Amino acid sequence: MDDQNASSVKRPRNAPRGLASADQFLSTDRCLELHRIMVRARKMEERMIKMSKSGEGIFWIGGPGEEAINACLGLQAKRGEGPAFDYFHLHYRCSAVMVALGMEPLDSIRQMANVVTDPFSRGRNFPSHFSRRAWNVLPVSSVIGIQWIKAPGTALVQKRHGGDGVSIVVGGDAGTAEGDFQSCLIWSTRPQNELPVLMVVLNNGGGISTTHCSQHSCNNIVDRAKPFGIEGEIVDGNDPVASWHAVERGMKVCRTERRPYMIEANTSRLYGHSSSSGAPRTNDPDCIELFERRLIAAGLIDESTIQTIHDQTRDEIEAAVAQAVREAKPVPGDEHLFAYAPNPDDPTYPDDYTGLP
Ligand SMILES: Cc1ncc(C[n+]2csc(CCOP(=O)(O)OP(=O)(O)O)c2C)c(N)n1
Repeated sequence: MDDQNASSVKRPRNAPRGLASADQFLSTDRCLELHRIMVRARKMEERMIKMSKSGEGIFWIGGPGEEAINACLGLQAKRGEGPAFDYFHLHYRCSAVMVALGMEPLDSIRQMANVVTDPFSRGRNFPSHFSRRAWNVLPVSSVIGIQWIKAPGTALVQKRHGGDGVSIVVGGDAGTAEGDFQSCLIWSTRPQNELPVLMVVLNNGGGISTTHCSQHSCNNIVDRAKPFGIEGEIVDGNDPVASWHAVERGMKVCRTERRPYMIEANTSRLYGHSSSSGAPRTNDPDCIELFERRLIAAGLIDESTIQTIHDQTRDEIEAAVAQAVREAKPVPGDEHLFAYAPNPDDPTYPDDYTGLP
């Protein structure tokens, strides 16, 4: 959140200093910062859904309903490039991680509009398929589950490098049925070679149309970490206060003890799977509505200030859409460029050979 927006949030006089979930407390400033990130991510995604229906985009997939835990992850991470910093192996419902890290909504909207200014894929990939080298965000794959086996790789580099960098891997509950998830458990827990992998399963209750209970014989995904000796917990991923503390605990274990930790966060899927299923609004609990009710009840913010935040964010997003849709689309032949990184060790094609005639 930028300072200007932060300071425009009015707080009633004598407001309590924060919110509590059970015995866990979060300061007012942190709550309001999280709220602003969640609203920015949500408004961005809701506008992207409209883009998919209006012809300003083609296909939508994203993370409305999963903002609370994702915002906590992004805000507590060590952002930077290289093994001294955290690595991100995200999936396509992690826009609030990116907003919390500092991504401008315009970046995501450019990918949604498939314009060449899209910083993640030059307009070639689905929306919410992030990638940013400067922040150690590895490319999001639409092949579900493969992030689980990449995370121990970066964690191994981090362990060898020294320091307290963590590899954060996020995936849905259905994707844990892939063998890659099991491989992540195995490679993160080799004796004497435990790795600092923070595993976050966003359990929104199902895959595209299969329910969680029809696919997994164990009650909880986190139970599958237990035979490997991986410490973990289940958290209400719709509660930003509880999520903040779960992430804090997990990061502490990974950073200081250089071993894995698993968080299973129960979340909501507020617009179905994707635009392919029509992206209809569901009746799942809405983490933003719930958070706003708590913030108001605790006197940390009032309704008119919340409305102002929503209005300002809507204007920001509308301006981003207006800009993105005016920008250039990829041209035929563009798809052959930049598919492979130049490799001086390759004697046949030392440059990016897709750029050759
Ligand atoms: C390897 C692979 N198998 C199947 C699919 C099709 N697919 C895309 S999303 C999805 C459901 C994923 O569910 P989950 O992991 O719970 O994440 P959610 O979408 O619920 O957040 C499936 C089966 C795919 N993209 N990749």
